[in-house]
Amino acid sequence: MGKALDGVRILDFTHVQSGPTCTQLLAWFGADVIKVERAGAGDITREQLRDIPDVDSLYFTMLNHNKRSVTIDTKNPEGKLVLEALIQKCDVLVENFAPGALDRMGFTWERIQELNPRMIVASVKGFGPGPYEDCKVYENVAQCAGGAASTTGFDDGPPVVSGAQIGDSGTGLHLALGIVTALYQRTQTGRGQRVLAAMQDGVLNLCRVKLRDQQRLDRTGIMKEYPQYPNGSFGEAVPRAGNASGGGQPGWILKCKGWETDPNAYIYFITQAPVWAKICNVIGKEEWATHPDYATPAARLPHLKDIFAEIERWTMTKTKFEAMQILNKYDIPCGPILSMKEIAEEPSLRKTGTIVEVDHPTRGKYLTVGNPIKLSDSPTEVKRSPLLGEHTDEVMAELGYSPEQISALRTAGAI
Ligand code: CAO
Repeated sequence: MGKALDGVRILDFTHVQSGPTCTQLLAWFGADVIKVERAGAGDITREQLRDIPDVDSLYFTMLNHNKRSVTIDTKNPEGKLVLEALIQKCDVLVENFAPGALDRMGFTWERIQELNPRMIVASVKGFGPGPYEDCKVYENVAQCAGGAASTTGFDDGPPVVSGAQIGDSGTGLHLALGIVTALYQRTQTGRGQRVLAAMQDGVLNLCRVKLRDQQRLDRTGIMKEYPQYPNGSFGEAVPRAGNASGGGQPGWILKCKGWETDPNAYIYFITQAPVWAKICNVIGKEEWATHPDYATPAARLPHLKDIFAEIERWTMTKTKFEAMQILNKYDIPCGPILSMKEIAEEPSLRKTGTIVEVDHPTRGKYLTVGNPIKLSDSPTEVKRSPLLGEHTDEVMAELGYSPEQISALRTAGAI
């Protein structure tokens, strides 16, 4: 079966996490992704957080599936010529260097357009144009500058960053959408264009509801679904909402059986209005279904803390999975707090290809997250990440270089 992006060639100048997430997705959709790395070293993540000496780290392998690797010294004049040949042959150049690095290599937007006017040049940067545009940025910087950290955590504690890599992988996703959109527009215009996804913008986009809340707070001074109501006070900025669900359906994380020893024996419980009577029945508080202080969502708001304490008395008598089974019977929205260990072992995720076991020539078998986006006509087959420079000769031959020329370029240190 063909793939959605068959025939699309990507010159992948990405490293670390944000850019590689993007090009890995494109590779999974069928694009030929040629990753350009520095000879001898490669993407810095190859050697970061290693669990096996001298073997590509999981950090690298889990972000670079289905790609080909070529090593080119982009600062060597002959290396630059190889890159020019690649630019002429590819549809998209993706990069997430520090601001200005591509220009310093000599590949300005103008130069790239001269070489290939159909080329789409896609970049991740920490910030868009403005006071911080020259800054280097990593995940947590973006989470802080994009509004996630100030709105995450508990009211009486410091800002908190999330384990979800919304700055890196989140921005990679945004960039991938920009690229396929630009490819689509190119079918009409015949022209390439620049695509920029700034990490601050990507995080802010994912924090859209918090900017909504800022304006609600400015207007009314309170937000009734936040835990600060009615027990605490609101300041000028959106506060940290703990584990409140943030929407119109109050939710909280509650202890389950075993919480004393298992840090993940918890369940997320939502007191969705349409199933309130069922919740009351399950927890043995039938009288709350009609009691004026509890019967309606508005009446319940000032009592949420007590309500969740009462529900927790019930959840603590069940494991999170037992609670799930009972609550699901009544369509009560809830979710177990799953550990990474539980997720890794979950058979249904293996079945859908969301968790995949991959074999690697030097590391052996490892688990990875497969393509989370499933296309019915473009199935994903997860292939191991390339070894450093594994495809240099192959790609050079495709560019028309003879074995002698390849060997001479290697001697010159260009590849
Ligand atoms: N051959 C020779 N030189 C190469 C090369 C190659 N194949 N590939 C890259 N280089 C050189 C570049 O030319 C550049 O050199 P100059 O600084 O002299 O122009 C340098 O390597 C690129 O490095 P960098 O500044 O991008 O890398 P860094 O490790 O110092 O910074 C990072 C890393 C991520 C902070 C920075 O790239 C950045 O801010 N990127 C944009 C935001 C981003 O994507 N952040 C997410 C990272 S994941 O948490």
